[in-house]
Amino acid sequence: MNPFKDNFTWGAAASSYQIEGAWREDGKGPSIWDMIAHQPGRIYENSNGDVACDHYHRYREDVALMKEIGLQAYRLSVSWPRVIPTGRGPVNEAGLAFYDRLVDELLSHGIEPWVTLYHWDLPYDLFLRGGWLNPDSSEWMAEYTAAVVERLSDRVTRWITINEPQCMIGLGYLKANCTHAPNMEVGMREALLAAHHVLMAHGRSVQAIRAHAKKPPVVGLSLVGCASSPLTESPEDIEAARNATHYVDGTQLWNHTWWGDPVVFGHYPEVGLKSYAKDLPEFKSSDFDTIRQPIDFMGMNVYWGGNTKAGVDGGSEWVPFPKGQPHTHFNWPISPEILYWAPKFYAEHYKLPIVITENGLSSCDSVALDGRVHDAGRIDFLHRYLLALRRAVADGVDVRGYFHWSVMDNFEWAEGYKHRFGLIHVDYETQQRTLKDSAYWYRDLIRSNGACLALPQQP
Ligand code: IFM
Repeated sequence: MNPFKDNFTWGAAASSYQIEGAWREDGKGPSIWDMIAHQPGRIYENSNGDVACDHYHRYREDVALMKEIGLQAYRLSVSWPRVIPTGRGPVNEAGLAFYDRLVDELLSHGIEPWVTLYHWDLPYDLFLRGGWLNPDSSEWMAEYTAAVVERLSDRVTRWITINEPQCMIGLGYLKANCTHAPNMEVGMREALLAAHHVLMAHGRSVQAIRAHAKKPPVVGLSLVGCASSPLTESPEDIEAARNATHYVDGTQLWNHTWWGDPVVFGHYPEVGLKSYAKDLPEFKSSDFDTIRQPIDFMGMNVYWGGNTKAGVDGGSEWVPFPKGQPHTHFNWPISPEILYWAPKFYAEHYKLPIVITENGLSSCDSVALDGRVHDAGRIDFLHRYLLALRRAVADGVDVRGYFHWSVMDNFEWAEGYKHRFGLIHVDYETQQRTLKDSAYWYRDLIRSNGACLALPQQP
């Protein structure tokens, strides 16, 4: 029996800076990514998102291709500086009008828009005011959210406040890992302060969505799904993987509980308070009433996860991947079983419906002599990961949707255009789009609502 219910959502995702281009058209203000990408030496091959996939001008063609793939939903993000060029104050009508047109185009093709409000392109002027280190940042986010929701919520009901706060602060602020805009290179204490403001911004954004929505909204946020799989399915290894999944390492920000627990439970996790003890800023207890707003789902972006076994002392022991483990072009280990264990552990912990808001792989696809893109690796990846997801759903884990990252090849932040994550191949010189073989595979999967997932015959 097919475990995917009829209302399961199959979609794909992208974000504004990564695909839109048109970086200073129609009144758009600069973002922190425009700033960083224009500094020589910051981005692979000195690339930038000035044109990217030119989606701003080609969105009609792109939506038609999404329709051809049969996407039921498209997760897009709104560019804050396109809507409010300096981050605060007057709304740029032409910028908002773009999202109006995009939403209308999607709906007229029967594709539901899932709108992410913030996917990393902070207005440059807000950076000058201290960005996420400024305690007023949650107020800015609330005002911006209100402007977008006022305009789109007669048609949009699915909202995601913030994408991957771990990356925003972990890669954009924390000195140890700084490769992303705005490249602040601060210590852990300041990074935790910025993280707290981001969580406040999430809370204020949820409040603003609920206050301004014209139709009952369905609200969540998207975290990086940091998780671990058990080496074997013994109860001891499963418990070790569960503990590793919820663990907070005090030297970095790659965990989900520091971010998800305050949102759902209204407090930071004990394990995190211990791990970050020497770097903890003071937090007002009333802040947690703002951060903890009712949400309808937990969005998780799951790409890979390591293996853990029970250690001799009863703790969790990380097990290195065996030699020759397949890796993606980004060098991320291909580890499909994580799409079973991650949603299972998150759903248990948060007791909320889970949506996989990103999953996919980068490769270096090219158009073959026959004019097609034969990305067999992506098909195999999808097949394996979705079999694991099917197992989770069959076991009763409440997963409501799956979004492939990405709908099309795009600008991969510090890595420029080195990696191709899309179902649609983009030739950046000509802006020619080509559906990859995986797009047709995904189309057939969507048509069957996942029922066609089966183990292929071995030779
Ligand atoms: O491209 C990114 C996306 O912007 C956020 N999640 C991970 C993707 C792949 O690195």
